[in-house]
Amino acid sequence: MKNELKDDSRRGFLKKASWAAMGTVFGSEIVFANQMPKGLIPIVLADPDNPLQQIGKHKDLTILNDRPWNVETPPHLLDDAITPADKFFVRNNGMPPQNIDLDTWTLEISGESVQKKVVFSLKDLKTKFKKYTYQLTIECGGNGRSEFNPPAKGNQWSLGAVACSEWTGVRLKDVLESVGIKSDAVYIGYYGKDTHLSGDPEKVVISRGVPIAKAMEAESLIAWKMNGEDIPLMNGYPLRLVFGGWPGSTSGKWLHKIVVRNKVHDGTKMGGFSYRVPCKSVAPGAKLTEDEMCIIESMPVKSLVTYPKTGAMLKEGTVLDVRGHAWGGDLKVSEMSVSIDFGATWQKCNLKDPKNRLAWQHWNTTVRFPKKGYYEVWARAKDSDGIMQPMVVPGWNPKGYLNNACHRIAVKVI
Ligand SMILES: Nc1nc2c(c(=O)[nH]1)N[C@H]1C(S)=C(S)[C@@H](COP(=O)(O)O)O[C@H]1N2
Ligand SMILES: [Mo]
Repeated sequence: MKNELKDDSRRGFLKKASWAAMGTVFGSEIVFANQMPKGLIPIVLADPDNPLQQIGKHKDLTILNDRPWNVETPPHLLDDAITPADKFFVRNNGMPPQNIDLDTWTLEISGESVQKKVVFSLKDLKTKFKKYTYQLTIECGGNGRSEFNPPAKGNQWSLGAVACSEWTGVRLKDVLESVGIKSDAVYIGYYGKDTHLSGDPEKVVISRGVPIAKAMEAESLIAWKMNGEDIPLMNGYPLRLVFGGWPGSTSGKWLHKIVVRNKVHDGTKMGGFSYRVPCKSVAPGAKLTEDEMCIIESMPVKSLVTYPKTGAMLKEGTVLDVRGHAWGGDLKVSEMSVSIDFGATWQKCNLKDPKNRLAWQHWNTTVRFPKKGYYEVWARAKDSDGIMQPMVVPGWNPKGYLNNACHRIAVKVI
């Protein structure tokens, strides 16, 4: 049966049909087909040589780890204006929940700084509040970690732990206001339904959050749709927070509880060295104490070349179209430039406005190469405060966060 299903036309059919209607292909009914999380395919159809397919991701993504899943997207696969679900990176700290039941999934809002604890069903969220859709950039705080020296422990992310999709949900602000928050509220924290790698149900995988001011922004969402469809299981199905422009770790997946705190949230991975950088810059390799570390808030300005793919070969005389995206944390990107002479001279690019605040911006330009030979195209964004990406790896920090060095691609003119 497997070979039969490898037939391409059949695969096309599989994509479109819902699993519930698949009885004819299997010769037997998939009894709980309607429970199958989006993005998963029945194991019997899975290609053992392609584990990414089993988690609903594009086959050419890069696997850093499969327990838990950590998968990044090579820059040339981020070329879409809006990142499709199968190309959205995965950063899991634990194991995603299983047997998700939409009818019983709830979101609790509690903590010291709420008037009263309130529990919402998914249906409540979807029907009681106004819905909003925003394009929001999510970048892991550790994106680019692999380039730090001395090296930092953790997933050795290259460039691709970033994405910008279109998220639909309700404003966190509207939900919090409906519950009633006290004037002493300073922070929110999230809890998700993923489980600890140890299997210990008491252990919290990750519980981070944001200051109340960020929580109350118009673009801060409790989302249940990505690009108009259910969020993929790996990216937080059926409910997640999305805080564009802040470390991805603030955007809690498999969301089931939000606490409103009267102090900085002290959940798992809020303290110590997690998602913190030295408050004052230090020499590479410096030994630091916990009280010298500050929580990362907005991510720094950054950009990617998504076309062409690094290693492009060009015929002499070809005018090359170059393009990509740029994002600036809480800020807008104000200017985008490229260099083909290792930063000696720069040419300005066309740069579009973001679709909405905290969405990445598309840029493009054409490049002419003076003669045959090896070149690099360097791309550099500048944010609305006038801060530019550095050409080399910036401020070393023990956990390897916030590397926003310029993206470089290789081009050979032959
Ligand atoms: N519940 C839960 N939420 C989580 C995580 C997690 O492991 N569990 N990982 C965080 C981190 S570190 C990042 S970078 C983003 C990644 O989101 P993605 O996997 O959808 O790309 O999710 C965040 N939210
Ligand atoms: Mo992350």
